Amino acid sequence: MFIDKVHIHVKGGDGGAGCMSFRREAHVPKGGPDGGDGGRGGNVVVQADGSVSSLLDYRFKHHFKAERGTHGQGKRMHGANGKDLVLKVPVGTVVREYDDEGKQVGQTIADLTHDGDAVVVAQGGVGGRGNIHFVTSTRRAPAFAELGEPAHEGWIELEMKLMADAALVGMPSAGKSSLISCMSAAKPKIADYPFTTLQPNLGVVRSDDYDYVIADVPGLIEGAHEGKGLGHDFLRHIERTAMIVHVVDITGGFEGRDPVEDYRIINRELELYMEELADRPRIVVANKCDIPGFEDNLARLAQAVKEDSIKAAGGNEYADSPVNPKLFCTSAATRKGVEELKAAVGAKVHELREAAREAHAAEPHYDHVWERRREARERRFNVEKLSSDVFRLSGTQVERWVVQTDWDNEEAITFLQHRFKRAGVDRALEEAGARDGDEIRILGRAFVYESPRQHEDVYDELDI
Ligand SMILES: Nc1nc2c(ncn2[C@@H]2O[C@H](COP(=O)(O)OP(=O)(O)OP(=O)(O)O)[C@@H](O)[C@H]2O)c(=O)[nH]1
Ligand SMILES: [Mg+2]
Repeated sequence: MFIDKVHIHVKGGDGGAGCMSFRREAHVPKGGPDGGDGGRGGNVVVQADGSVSSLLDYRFKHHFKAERGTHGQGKRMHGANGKDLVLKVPVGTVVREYDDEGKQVGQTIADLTHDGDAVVVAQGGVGGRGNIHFVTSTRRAPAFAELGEPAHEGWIELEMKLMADAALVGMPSAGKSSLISCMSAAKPKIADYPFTTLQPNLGVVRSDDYDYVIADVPGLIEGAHEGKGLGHDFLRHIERTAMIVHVVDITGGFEGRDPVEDYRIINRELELYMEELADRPRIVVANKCDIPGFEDNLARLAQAVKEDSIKAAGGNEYADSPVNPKLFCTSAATRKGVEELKAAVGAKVHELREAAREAHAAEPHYDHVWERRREARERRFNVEKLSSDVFRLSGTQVERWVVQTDWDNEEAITFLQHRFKRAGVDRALEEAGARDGDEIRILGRAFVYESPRQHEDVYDELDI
């Protein structure tokens, strides 16, 4: 598997500020509030796209920011929302949280395995509400509005796992590495002893219309499913590929084995490892067709493949079968049959990709699990006692509210206190031992604690 990793910083667009304004009409001396809301900032979205094949775009540019929302205006005019910024990545990209200072990866945000899969990695800030929202029965003319919410931001890791579309599977020395070197630009080690290949090699095959990725996997032997040989680890890779190209040494190899027997052993190993592999689309290849005397074996193997194809199709000779009924005959030495094999695998890969695309629909499939988890994490806050009458309050959400507040405006601060009360901050402070008149610090600001029972909350009737 080919792996590439980048670290980037993403920031959503900040929310636009809400507007504080009062209606002005001729002959009406004092109109009601009419300040509109600020627009929402755009999100930064990471989306898997089948036409993107590398993370090169993120190698040299590391900071990505979505558009901010514009401010609200008088006459109830709302600000415009900022546009989302969509970062396209290859299918098979894993997105994780990243701590740039500690150089540590955090939680997995999403595994974008299908074309169109998307995840919001940095949410835009909500627009601040205009003063029309803060009218209560006792406060008809609220003289403040919210500032926009600052956007989410942070570092993330993008890890591309280039997934092979097809895997070359077979006994050791069947000629898998020789074939991949004919089919692609890959240059793996080739030798006449078993287990030459110790790690999977990947090659990009350029066939008529489609490019695809093929993997050359270390040879499998009988018992591979229970760990014999090198096979077990690599069966995992096969598990993730959409199709199998089963390579059989048609000469029977140096030990004079029976190719049909070899073919059956490998099929059995795949099935024993994982039942679903029995139905994985596959093409069977008889390799080394340049060595004389293979005709007999070829005919017997062709017959076996045909029978398997019918069996895999539920006994119906005319139904579609995951096993291609045609046996391909190649020589990595003379390149005979290689172009034909490349085209056949290409056509199948294309068909499988289309089917996967349809099954997954064109609509971006958003993964919201991580977002919800993050929101829950951000809602948490912490109260710390600094001295007998000074407390410090910290937490992502409460700090965001502080940034959204205009501290020169008495009413805005009253509203912030209402929010704190709603979020349970007052109760937490009380439990931590805060008394009336104590100083509460948050983000370099400070306010005086008033026990919740004392102050009358003019915003209690608002559902915000
Ligand atoms: N004559 C002939 N020899 C071939 C052909 N393909 C491969 N060989 C030879 O067979 C031997 C094994 O080839 P590899 O490509 O290393 O086989 P492999 O399947 O990758 O083997 P492992 O990595 O050990 O699983 C080498 O000596 C190759 O030169 C072919 O089409 N014709
Ligand atoms: Mg090899």
